[in-house]
Amino acid sequence: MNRALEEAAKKLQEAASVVITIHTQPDGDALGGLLAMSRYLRKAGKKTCPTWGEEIRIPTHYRWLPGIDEIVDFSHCNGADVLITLDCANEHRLGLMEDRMIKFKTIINIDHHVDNSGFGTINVLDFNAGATCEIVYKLLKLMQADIDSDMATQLYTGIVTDTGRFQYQNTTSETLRIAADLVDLGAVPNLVFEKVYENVSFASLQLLALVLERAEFVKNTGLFYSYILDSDLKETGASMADSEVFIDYLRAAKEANVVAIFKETLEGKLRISLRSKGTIDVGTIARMGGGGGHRNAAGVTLDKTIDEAVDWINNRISTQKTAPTAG
Ligand SMILES: [Mn+2]
Repeated sequence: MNRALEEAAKKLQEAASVVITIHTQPDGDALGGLLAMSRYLRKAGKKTCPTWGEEIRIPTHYRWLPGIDEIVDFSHCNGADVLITLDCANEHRLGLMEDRMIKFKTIINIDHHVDNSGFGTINVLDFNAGATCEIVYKLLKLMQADIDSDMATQLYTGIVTDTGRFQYQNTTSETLRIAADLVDLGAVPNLVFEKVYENVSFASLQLLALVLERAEFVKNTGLFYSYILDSDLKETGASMADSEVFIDYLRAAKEANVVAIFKETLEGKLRISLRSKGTIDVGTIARMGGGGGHRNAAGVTLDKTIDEAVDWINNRISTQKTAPTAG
């Protein structure tokens, strides 16, 4: 990765204009990396366009992030010397930005997903990184960036959220060292915690109550799942983005081996978030349906009913359980 990091640093130092994009339905890691990268480049005097490829809707618990108002609709981000993609395993994750890739001669793909397709002209990939923000931090250090307290807060938020507050399996000693550096540089852990995890609306708690009430457990596979319908959003007034952390509540069940939340999309499909606590590799399962992700955290969209999707997942868990080479 070091060589790619150096190449990326060189390209960015030479560039006069940069478009930065992240995956659709962005999480804290994508947003934190986007904002820190954009702030650095702007301070370095470069024309910068931070965006992503769908209608910009910021999840409530990230609206406080410094610089969040500088994100612009992708229609404003046309040509530039360089396109940076953050936290995107493949070009399809870019949403509507995918079609615009051809406009860029240099594409710097910075990511930590094991299934990254290497679609960039420079691929800065580190599969051991707990978050893309860890890699962005290393790139900024290499470019001798002056990481101010806003950038430290943005990157720290990405690391905290992608590692489940430093508790998922992707948390390494390096994750903690980088986080410690970011605290030295001005990130305040308690502030980030309050803003991200204690900032939910009453409407979103009502939606969570529905999700927990509906949860079902499949004993023979250890699948614990629930679902959110489009009509639930109208009834509670919550947004789908508010539900990003709900899966952690299901994960807390000691019986759970694999956890899933099914979310009805506007097109009538199911967007499924998957988490694994044990040996089951949900990244592999998601890829079988055209999705992607990590061993312990993945996502896939299926054109199925909830019952069909439950069967589909259960079958794949059973296959992995019985195959001696699985995992
Ligand atoms: Mn990530």
